[in-house]
Amino acid sequence: MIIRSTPDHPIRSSDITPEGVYHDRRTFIKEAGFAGIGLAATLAGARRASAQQGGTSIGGAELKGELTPEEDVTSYNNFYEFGTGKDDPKPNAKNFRTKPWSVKVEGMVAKPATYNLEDFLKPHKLEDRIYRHRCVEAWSMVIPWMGFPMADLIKRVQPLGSAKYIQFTTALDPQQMPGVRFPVLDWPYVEGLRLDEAMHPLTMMVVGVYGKMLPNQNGAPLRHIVPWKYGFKSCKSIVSIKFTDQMPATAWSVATPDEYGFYANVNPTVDHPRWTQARERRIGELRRRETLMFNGYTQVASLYSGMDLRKNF
Ligand SMILES: Nc1nc2c(c(=O)[nH]1)N[C@H]1C(S)=C(S)[C@@H](COP(=O)(O)O)O[C@H]1N2
Ligand SMILES: [Mo]
Repeated sequence: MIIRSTPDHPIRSSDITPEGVYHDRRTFIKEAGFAGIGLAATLAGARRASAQQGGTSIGGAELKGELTPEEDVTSYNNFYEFGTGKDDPKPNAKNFRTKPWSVKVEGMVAKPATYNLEDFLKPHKLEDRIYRHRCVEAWSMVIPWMGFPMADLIKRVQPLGSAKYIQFTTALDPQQMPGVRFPVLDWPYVEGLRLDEAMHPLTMMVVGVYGKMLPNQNGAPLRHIVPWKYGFKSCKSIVSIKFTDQMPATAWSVATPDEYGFYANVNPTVDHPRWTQARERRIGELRRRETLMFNGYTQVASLYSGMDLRKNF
C-alpha cells in the first residue's frame, strides 16, 4: 500500500449527531427495493441486547459514542480502482453505474446462480452494526454498517462438503475505473476467507452505511466486512462469490506476499515489515491509540487456536 510518512488527513469537526444516523433508513429501504421487509434490529434493540450481554452486543451499540463522522467515512477511502489517493474514490467513482447489478454465486455450491441484486438481497433481513475498522496502514474509524450476516447467505446457497474457502471478486470496468489503467494490483481485486471465518456471526454482507445505500466510494452496491481483519480483506463492489477447496488468491498477497498474508487478522504484536501495527491513528483524533488484538473482537480467537499467527499473518 502507498503510505505517506506524515498524517495527511485534516482533523474535522463533526456535524453529525448519533441520533441523526438512522433517519435516512426509510429512504434507503425504499430505494433499495426493500419495501415490505420488516426492519431489523434497531439501535435501541441493539442497546438492549448489549446491556443483556454485558456490553458485547454484536450490534456494537457500545461504540456509538465513537462513530467516525459520515463525512470522513465517505470521503477518506481506499478503492484503488478509482485511484490510490484517499480522496480519489469519491470524485472518481461518482458516476460508477451500480444499476443493474448482478452477483454470481459459483463453485462448490449446491445452488450456483447469477442473481440480480434485488433477488440476491430480498430474502435477507437488514441489521445495523457499528464496527471498528482498522486499515493496515495504521489508521482506523468506527463505522455504522447496514447489511446481513454472511452466514445467512452461505446457508441459502448451500456449499458442498468439499468447500473450504470463499473468494470474492470486485467489478472490473476500465471504462469506468480510471485506477485500473495502472498495474498497481493484478485486477480484478480479489479477496478470500476460510469458510468458518465467513460463517462467523460478525462477518457481514454490507449494502449500506450511515443508514443510506453504500456510496460508490465505499463499495456500492455490495461489499463484505470482517471487522477483526485489516480493511483490505473486505472486497468492494462484489460481482462474484466463489466457493472452493483451495485457499484463494487475494489481491494484496499476490502483489506483495511478504507484506500481506491471507489471514490479515488485526494483530498489534505482528508488525508490517515497514511499520508498527501496535498503534493506530483514529481518524479525527490526535493521539494514537493502542491497537487491540483482533481489533477488539477477541471472540474470534478460537478460529485460530493452534495456529502460529506470526506465520499466518
Ligand atoms: N475492490 C477494492 N476493495 C477494497 C479496496 C480496494 O482498493 N479495492 N481497498 C480495501 C482497503 S485497503 C480498505 S481499508 C477498505 C476501505 O473501505 P472504506 O473506503 O469503505 O473505508 O476497502 C478495502 N476494499
Ligand atoms: Mo486498508
